[in-house]
Amino acid sequence: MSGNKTFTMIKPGAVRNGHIGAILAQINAAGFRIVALKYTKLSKEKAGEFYAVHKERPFYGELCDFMSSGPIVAAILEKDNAVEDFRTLIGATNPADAAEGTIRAKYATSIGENAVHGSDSDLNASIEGNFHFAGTEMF
Ligand code: 3AN
Repeated sequence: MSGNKTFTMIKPGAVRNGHIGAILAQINAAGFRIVALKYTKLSKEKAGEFYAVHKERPFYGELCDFMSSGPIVAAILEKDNAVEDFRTLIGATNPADAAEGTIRAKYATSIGENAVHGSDSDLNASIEGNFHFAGTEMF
């Protein structure tokens, strides 16, 4: 995986609140093509691995508990300038600071349960996409 791609997860809170369809529609409307898509659930161990970069942060335990608390939708998305444009589409980490109309402003309930994940670099997009998908699952 390389080039103009990013990786996202619709987090358990947004799934529980029934927002999968609306979030995917907003992603499509913003011009992202779906390269890979999966409805799955992370074990606590897998969530810990995914967020290992945050291991020393005070919210790490809470984050791993939340991310393994129910199913997620994982996806690889393609578009020019994907990483940056997707982070603009989702808005700030804290939904209280997220711009109006962004996915987090509309569907997040708190900084910890902030509806969606978006990769923060091309390198992390590739690592995160490969964490969730085999090459045969990318189109
Ligand atoms: P982003 O997802 O916007 O890149 P990061 O990488 O700083 O934000 O944080 C990763 C995840 O950790 C966030 N999506 C959020 O769920 C959680 N998180 C970040 N900061 C906090 C916080 N202060 N309290 C609780 N959870 C947090």
